[in-house]
Amino acid sequence: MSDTTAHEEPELIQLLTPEGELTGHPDYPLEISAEEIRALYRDLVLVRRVDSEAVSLQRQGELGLWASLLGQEAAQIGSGRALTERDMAFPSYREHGVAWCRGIEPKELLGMFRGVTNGGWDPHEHGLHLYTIVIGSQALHATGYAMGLQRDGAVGEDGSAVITYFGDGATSQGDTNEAFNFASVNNAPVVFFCQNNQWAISEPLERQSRIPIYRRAAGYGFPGVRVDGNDVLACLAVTRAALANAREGNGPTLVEAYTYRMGAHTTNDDPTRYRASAELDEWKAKDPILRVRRHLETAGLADDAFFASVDEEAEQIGEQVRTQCRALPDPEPLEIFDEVYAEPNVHIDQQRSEFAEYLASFEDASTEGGR
Ligand SMILES: Cc1ncc(C[n+]2csc(CCOP(=O)(O)OP(=O)(O)O)c2C)c(N)n1
Ligand SMILES: [Mg+2]
Repeated sequence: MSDTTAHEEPELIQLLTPEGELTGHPDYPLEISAEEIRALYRDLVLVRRVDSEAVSLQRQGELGLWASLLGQEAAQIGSGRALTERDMAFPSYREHGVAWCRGIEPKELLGMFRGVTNGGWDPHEHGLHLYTIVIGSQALHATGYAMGLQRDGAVGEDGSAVITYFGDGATSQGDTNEAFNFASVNNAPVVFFCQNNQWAISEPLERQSRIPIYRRAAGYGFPGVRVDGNDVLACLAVTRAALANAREGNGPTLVEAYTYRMGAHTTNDDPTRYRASAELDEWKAKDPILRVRRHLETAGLADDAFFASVDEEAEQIGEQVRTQCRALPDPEPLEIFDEVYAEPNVHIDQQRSEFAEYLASFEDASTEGGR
């Protein structure tokens, strides 16, 4: 935990500079092969491609909405690849890179944004809870789940840990702060992974906190660390350490991944109305993919054929996402009532029959019109 005061510059854990130089960090040694770095590069490029395709699909009316991860690929892939199969993750709505690491097919993500499923996937099969729109609530779900693991004795070196993802804006929510306190006093095996992308829709970071976010952890009695969220290696190393710490019974950690939302908040938003383009240019120089590419090139760990094959794969995935999105079947309108309660419920039954009657009224109208 950092003990710097509010007046000092916060330390940013970085292993790979924006220029692609591998510097390492004494507190976070990372043994990683060239093959593993190439695999991370592939992940980063492919999720960016899935994301850009989804934005286009929304623009063409195929999706109702999309929350882009542009700029946050390293935070998500680095932390996502730090998870083991036994770990459980609780995301917000932007964690497409984490979902990728948990083996969720892109088309499964699209269903909710196309309005054809209520959720998407089986959380237990993938170790990833469903996307959560209610800001900060997943921090409490994760803490409760972690306390459950603890009580089941599922912790220890080969046990499970929990991670939850939320944004800088979510740190102002009561739920998130309650989760911090609950996790702390119960020593719950949970990692709070905050992607500080500098904006909560149009509200800048200064509106959320007078101190760097990671330092808030100290007030709850657990460690906080700020990692370069555009450095996939640092995110991997720091998250791995925090998860190991949780598994070993040392309680929660707050990881603040310092990054930037390069796109709009969602496809409903226009960031040019509230932020300067110079800010975006500054962050483009710290692009999370570019620095890995620079490192692979300068260290001679990948050749042109490798980069060409990743680009080719990205094109294929883009096309696949497009085809799969259009092929997603529309649900029967009445199915919306099916998953509300596990057991039959009179109120839901009544609403279902009223809605069925309403739908049937259109059939009558068309018959009448035809007479
Ligand atoms: C409880 C609640 N309040 C308000 C909203 C509306 N809302 C949706 S996203 C958002 C901003 C979240 O910002 P941040 O936590 O930084 O996450 P980011 O979108 O930047 O990833 C708000 C206020 C909501 N979904 N839930
Ligand atoms: Mg944010």
